[in-house]
Amino acid sequence: MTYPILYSLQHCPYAMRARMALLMAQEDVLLRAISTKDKPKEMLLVSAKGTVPVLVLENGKFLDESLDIMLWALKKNDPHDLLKASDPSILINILALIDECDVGYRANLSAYKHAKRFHIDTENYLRSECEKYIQKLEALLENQSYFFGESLSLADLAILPFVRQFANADKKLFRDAPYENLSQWLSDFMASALFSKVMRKYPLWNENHEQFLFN
Ligand SMILES: N[C@@H](CCC(=O)N[C@@H](CS)C(=O)NCC(=O)O)C(=O)O
Repeated sequence: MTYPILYSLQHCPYAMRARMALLMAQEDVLLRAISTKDKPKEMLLVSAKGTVPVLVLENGKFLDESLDIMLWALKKNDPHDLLKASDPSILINILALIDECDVGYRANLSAYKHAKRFHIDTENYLRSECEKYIQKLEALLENQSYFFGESLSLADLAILPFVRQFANADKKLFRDAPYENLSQWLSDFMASALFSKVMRKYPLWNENHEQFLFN
């Protein structure tokens, strides 16, 4: 029995979302934990850009974008209907919400975190830029439990690690802000069995070439 190989990093938000989708798709993979300071040559030979996650398929093809990994897994098997198969227009909206995260919000988030860390005076401005997206997510949860209804979708999983980063950047501000719905959504996730499985720590592949069945 062979499995796809996933190069992964415990706290990387992109690797986290890929791992969540692989679990939800019940797609077993062999996980190789890496450190960005000492990337395995086996991974760089496959994908020279050197980012994680990378998923190497049994046929030698590879995926080195987290969203592609999520879509690949869920298109194969989607027992929780994260792609909302009954209505293709929902998937278009799901992908649009993820795109807003991946393009505008994420850039603001990393600039905000940088400004906060180095006490740069753009910190408040950048936080308010992030909050435009955060407020949009909060509004989506006003009358439903998840971004696209009463059950999980690809959007919840893809966006989660980046809401978590925002909340962690200033826990007190996040707690005190009027984000009751988003805050509940986040804490429910973080208390879930899925999340603890996703965040499990593995020994580094580079140390003894030990890989682990991730399922
Ligand atoms: N667009 C990529 C981004 C992946 C990414 O940037 N991952 C970071 C770790 S969180 C990385 O590998 N950075 C390369 C490095 O730190 O050398 C994806 O969605 O998979």
